[in-house]
Amino acid sequence: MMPPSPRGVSRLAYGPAQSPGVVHLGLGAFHRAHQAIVFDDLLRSGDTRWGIAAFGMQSDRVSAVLADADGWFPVSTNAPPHAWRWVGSIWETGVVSANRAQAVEAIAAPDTRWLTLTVTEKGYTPWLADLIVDGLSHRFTRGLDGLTIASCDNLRGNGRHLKACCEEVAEALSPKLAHWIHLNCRFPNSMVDRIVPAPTPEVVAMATQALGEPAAGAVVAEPFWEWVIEHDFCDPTDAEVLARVGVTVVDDVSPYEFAKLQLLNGAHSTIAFVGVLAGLETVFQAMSQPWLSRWLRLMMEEELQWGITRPNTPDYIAQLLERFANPALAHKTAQIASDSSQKIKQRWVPVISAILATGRIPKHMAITSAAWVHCLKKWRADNQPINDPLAIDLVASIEADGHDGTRLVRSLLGIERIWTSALTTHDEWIDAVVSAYHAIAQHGIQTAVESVAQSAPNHAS
Ligand code: CS2
Repeated sequence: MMPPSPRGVSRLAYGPAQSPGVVHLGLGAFHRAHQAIVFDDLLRSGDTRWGIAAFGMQSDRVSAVLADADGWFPVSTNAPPHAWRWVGSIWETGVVSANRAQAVEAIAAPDTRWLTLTVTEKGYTPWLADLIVDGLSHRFTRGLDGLTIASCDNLRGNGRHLKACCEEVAEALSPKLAHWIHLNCRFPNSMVDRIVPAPTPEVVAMATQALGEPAAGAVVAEPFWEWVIEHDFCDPTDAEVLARVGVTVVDDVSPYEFAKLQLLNGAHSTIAFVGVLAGLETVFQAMSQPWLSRWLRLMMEEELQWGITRPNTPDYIAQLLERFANPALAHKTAQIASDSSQKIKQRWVPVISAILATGRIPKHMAITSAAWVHCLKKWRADNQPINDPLAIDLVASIEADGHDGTRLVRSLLGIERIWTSALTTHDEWIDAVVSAYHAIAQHGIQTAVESVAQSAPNHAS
């Protein structure tokens, strides 16, 4: 008999000869503290179809660490003192940029049933669609079943978007393949949620010390998690299986998705830019500033919750404010502020456009948009890299117009790929951001925020 494993369950208990049933693209901290735990629960319950072959897209950092530990890594979702849980659902790792063929073969493997993705907003490129379609075309020619392909990124209609990308690539290759994908693969929309900061060396040191063994793959996350997924699977019985371990399966994800993207991610980006400007390094530090946390609540209530139909929105907002204020998470404002061109489009643009369509100017959003312009200018002035797929365009605007605030706002707010033509041509909106920009430049971010909070109709006195 096998000796009991220190991880609470031996790998053999997961099914020794089994191959992974799931391929995951995008092996970051979020995947480890979210989906990998959900699937670990399923494996521990004896359902061995949920082992994961997880691939980093570019970097081999996480896959190398996990390969050294036979896939095992500890996660804590408690405040210190941490209670570490070993997660063993990642059975195989790889890196797409180093060994694309391994990822294609994993997608094409007979036991694979699901393909999941956390490749971030900027990852939805033809390169990604080519990879997936390559794997699917092998399944097609080998006479295998289709896959349930679930995007877990912060994009509106993420499943439909991925489906369109894949079908376009497949159509160009072979209409027969495109037809097969259309008939045999499902692309459910899904909303995933858990705040998981990038792990720091301190997290690894804490885990290693507490566990008495190397724990280079350790992750700290908040206790809250949510996964809402559309009832659209190749195997319809998966709905009940997932629901058993806490996943919410629904016919329409959009009320959950809009609430999360606008209220959580929209507010997160605000905390990030305002925090960076105010010299506040983490979300917790930012939320500890009464001027910022009070204003954030006001902004969520007066603007970010626009059009949200998720039930109990006031409770949802209150819960979010508590989650942001979690002192156990060292979530860096600079981390959230990265890739802003991709995030703004998903988180802010729809709500700004919806409010403007009613004839009102969203003035909290004008301040936060002006804070974004100041941030970009500050990074450039401090010679810090601008981590963004549109960095070249952003830097070009700053170089050309950085000396004149009004021109700089007009230039950056004129980038259609971020703001869409509805906003780049909206003069009153741009004027509001110009005024907000000058208010921040003259009085500083705190005073600018305080004055917009004071003038708000429901301002908290
Ligand atoms: C954050 C998200 O980094 C960011 O842009 O807003 O990663 C956020 O923490 C998650 O979406 C929470 O579910």
